[in-house]
Amino acid sequence: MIDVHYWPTPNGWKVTVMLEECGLDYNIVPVDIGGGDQFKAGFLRISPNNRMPAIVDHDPLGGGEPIAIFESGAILEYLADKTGRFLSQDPRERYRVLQWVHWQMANLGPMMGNANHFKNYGKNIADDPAQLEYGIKRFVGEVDRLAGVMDAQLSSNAYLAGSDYTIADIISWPWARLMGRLIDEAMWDTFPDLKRWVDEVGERSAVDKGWQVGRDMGKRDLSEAEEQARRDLLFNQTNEKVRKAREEAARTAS
Ligand SMILES: N[C@@H](CCC(=O)N[C@@H](CS)C(=O)NCC(=O)O)C(=O)O
Repeated sequence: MIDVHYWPTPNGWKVTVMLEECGLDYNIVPVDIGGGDQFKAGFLRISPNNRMPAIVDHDPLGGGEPIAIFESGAILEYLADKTGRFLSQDPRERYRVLQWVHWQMANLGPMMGNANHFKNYGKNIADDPAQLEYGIKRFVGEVDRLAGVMDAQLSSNAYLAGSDYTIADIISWPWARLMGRLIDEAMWDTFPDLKRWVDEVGERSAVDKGWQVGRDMGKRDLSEAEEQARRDLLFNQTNEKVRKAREEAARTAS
C-alpha cells in the first residue's frame, strides 16, 4: 500500500492520476496546507521542504523498509520504475521523457504558481495595484511563452515526449488544463495543438478519476477572516515564519 500525503491541487493531482493510470492501491493522507499540516513534525520527516505531495510506499521497489519520497517529479519517476509503465528503460527514450518532466518541474509548475499568486490573490497581498503589475506581467508572460513551447512540441508529436503517452504528459496535464484561467480562455484558439492534447488526455478515465480525488477536501464554508488566516500561512514564507508555524504545529499536536 502507498500512503499519499495529499491536498487537491495540481501538484497533488499528478500523483493520484499516475496511481490511477498504474492501477496501484493507495491511501490518502490529507495535508491541509491552509491549516498548517505541512509544518507538522511527522510530515516534515517525509517532506522537509514543507510541501505536498509526498508518498510512503510500504511495499517498495527493491524491497526492505518503506520508502518515503517528496517532489512530484521524483514520485512519478519512482512509480514508473516500480510498475514499468509510462517511462522506458531505453536510455534514448527515457531521457526524451525525463527532459520534459524536468521542464515541467522547473518551468510550467513554478511559473503558473507565481502567475496565480499575483493574478488571483493580488488584492489580498498588496494594497497598491502598481506593486502587482510587474509580477503579473512577468509570470503570465512566462505562462504564455510556455503555452507556445508546448503547442510547438505538440504540433509535431501526439504527446509531449513523442508518440507515446508518458509521465511527461501525466505531470504536465494538471497544470496545463488551468492555463486559460491565467492567460484567458481565448488562448486555446491560439494554441490548437495544446488544446487538442489537453482535451485528449483529460478524456482518459484514469486522469478523470485521479484529478477528482479529494475534490471536496478544500471546499468549506469559511469566513473572510478564516480565509485570510489560511492565506497568511501560505504566502511569503520566510525561515522565521516557517519556524513559528512548525512550533505552532508542535504545540497543537501535543
Ligand atoms: N515542486 C514541488 C511543489 C509542491 C508544492 O508547491 N506544493 C504546494 C501545494 S501545490 C504546497 O504544498 N504548499 C504548502 C506551502 O506552501 O506551505 C512538487 O512538484 O512536488
